[in-house]
Parts: sequence; C-alpha cells; structure tokens
Amino acid sequence: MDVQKILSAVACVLVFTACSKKSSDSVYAVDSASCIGQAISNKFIVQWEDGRITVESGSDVESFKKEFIEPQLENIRQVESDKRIQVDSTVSASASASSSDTWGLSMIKANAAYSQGIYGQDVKVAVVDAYVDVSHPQLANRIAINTGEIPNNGIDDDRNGVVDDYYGASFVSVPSSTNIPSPHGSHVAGIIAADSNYGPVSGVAPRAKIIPAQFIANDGGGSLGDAIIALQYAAKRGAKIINASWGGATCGVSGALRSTFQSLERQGVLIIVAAGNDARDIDVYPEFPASFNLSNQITVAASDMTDFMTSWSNSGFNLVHVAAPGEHILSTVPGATSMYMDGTSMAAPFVSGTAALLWSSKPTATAQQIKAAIEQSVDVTSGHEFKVKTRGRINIQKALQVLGQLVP
Ligand SMILES: [Ca+2]
Ligand SMILES: [Ca+2]
Repeated sequence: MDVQKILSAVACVLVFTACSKKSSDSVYAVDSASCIGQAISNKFIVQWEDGRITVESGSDVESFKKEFIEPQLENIRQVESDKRIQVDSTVSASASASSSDTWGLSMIKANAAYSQGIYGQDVKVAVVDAYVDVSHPQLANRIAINTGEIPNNGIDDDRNGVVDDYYGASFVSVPSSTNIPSPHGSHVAGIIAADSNYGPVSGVAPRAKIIPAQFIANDGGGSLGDAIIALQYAAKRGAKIINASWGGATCGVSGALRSTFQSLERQGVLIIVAAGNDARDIDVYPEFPASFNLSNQITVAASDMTDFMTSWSNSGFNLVHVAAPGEHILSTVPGATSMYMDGTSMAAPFVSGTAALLWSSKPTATAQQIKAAIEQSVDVTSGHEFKVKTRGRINIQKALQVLGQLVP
C-alpha cells in the first residue's frame, strides 16, 4: 500500500461523507421482488433533501437517472418508481331500504352527539379516494367549496397548482378500463357527511364538509404517486381529517408514502385508514398504509350488525386500532341514489365522521387527542372481543366524554 492510499484511507475515516458520495444509483430505491409488475415504468416519486415529495415523468429508469437525477443529485434524497395500487371493496346484494339502514349509527351511539348539538360543524374531511359525485342531492351542500377558485374557466385562480378545483380535484393518471363512475368515493363521502334531509342516507357528521381528492380511477386502480399528490392537496385545502379507504398489499412499503404520512403528522392532520379486506393479520403480513402505525393514524377493522368482527376484515392486535361498522352499509352513490356496500372501506369513514364530531366539540384538540379519545372509549363486548389493539368497536357517546377530560 503506498502513501497515497494510506492517506486517502485516513481521510475517509476522518471525513466519512467524502467517501460515501451520492450517486444516481445510490439514491434510487430498487423495487422489491413483490413490486415488479406493479411498478409504473415511466413515473418516479422523488423525495428531495428539503422534505418535498414530487412525482416526475421519464422514459425509463436509466434515462431518468441520467437526465433528471444526476443534474440535481445534491438536492435529491431518494427516488423510487411509482406503483399501482388497487381498491378492494365489495358491493352487497341489493336490498330494499329498511329500518336497519342506520344500524351503524345506532351501534356507535351517534345520537349522543346530535342531542348535544354536535354535528361536525365545518370540520373539513378529505375523501382521498375515487370519484365523489358532488351533485348528489345528499352530498351537494356537504362539499367544502374552494372559494378562491372560479369554476370551469380553465384558470388556476387561487394559484394552488390545480386548475378549477372549486369542489375538489382529480389526480388520476392511470388509464381505467371503464367510464362508469366508481361508487366507492361517493359511498365513503356519504357515510361521513350525507345530508338526511334529501334522501335515505344519514352521515355520521352531517355538518362536516367533504374535500374530494380523487386518485382512484373508475375501475378501482390508482397509483402511489397520484395518492401522494392527492394527500398533499387535501392538507393544503385545510383538511383536518383524511379518509384513506385503500391500500396495496406488501408492495406499498413505500418510503415516499410513509414520508407523506409523516409530513401530515407534522401538519396536525388525522388520517383514518381502512385495515383491508383479506382476512389477514397485518401485524404478521403488513399492508400499507394500514400498517404504518403513526401517531396521527387510526387503522380500522370492520364489524357487523351483531357486533362481531366480519369474517373478511383484516385484524392485528398491534397495528389495527379499532373496529367500526363495515357490513351492509347504505350510502350515497352516483346517479342521485344509494346502495349497500361492505368493506373496511366503509368502516373507516365511520371513524372519520366520529373524528369530525369530536373535533367540532373541541376545536383546539390535537390529532393525537382525537385519536386517544376514540381509542379509549371503545365498547369491548365479552365473548366477542375484536382482534384489534383496543379490543373494541367505537362509541361516540363515550368518546365525547373522554375527549372532554383530555381537552378541558
Ligand atoms: Ca386552484
Ligand atoms: Ca378556475
């Protein structure tokens, strides 16, 4: 070993960074085997050193490294391919409207809030999901209007980066196999805030305001990058609560999605996530974002009309926090009508609506206090405890009492 080499080895120990230089290869996170097939070859999610996360296009990985990453290498922390994710919820057999249609609201004791004048007044809840029918009679006056935007003039009047986002915005970039609007987003929105004066559906928080932020196409497909942009948009519009009734199997272990959730955590946003419908223990077989386990996140399993866990709900004594009604749920769908659906996708918005009620009762509460109130107030029924962290199903009456103690 010559002197030059010895000196350079010493320098490496003293000034470590000089020897572990970033390169376009070192900042590019290679997809795990389970993600191949889900990767979108010409879209890339970029995490910048200053904390920003953006979605960029390129023709393929190698040219993206050369043309985009290398010239800006100093400012880039990590890059990964965008990936497809799929929403899975099931539609119940159609049934005529019946007195059991509001079983979920009765089970979680929503009336205790209404009798105290608590309706979720003006709490903004983003539905980061599929299409939301903002003209549905039960949703039309429950949409949070972006007052800085003039609709349909082709101009981004409020300069928030989105043209004509008067009601909300769509960030769908993946092609869909159908033009028929997905019922998923409107169904979720109705569970949260449907106005019962104009139809059979009663939202949990009937005076909350919905921000539609679409990233799921009509066929249920979407991408991680589009989800991240929709989540960022929701927070920018002032959402206190984001409902995330979606997930992607193990491939979603995305650094960028987790970073986005952490950024929302710092901004004080509460995110309600569906646990998933694969009858899986996500403590053992993690799914994302359900398994992120952040302080601003509540992951929700689905309960049925007899207050048992549904057979298909995901579970987990660590990573799933509470159960909520998720079977035979009547809610709004496009075409001025309503239908029954099943899924943890339906259970999550029951918790989002509950959080909106709580927040309207104590506007100074933090996301963590709202989460604590919901967790500490569940009903645990002996003989059928839920396989979730709290062992129970949400109860609004008790949650209001607990929040009153946490936030005097
Ligand atoms: Ca705008
Ligand atoms: Ca405009």
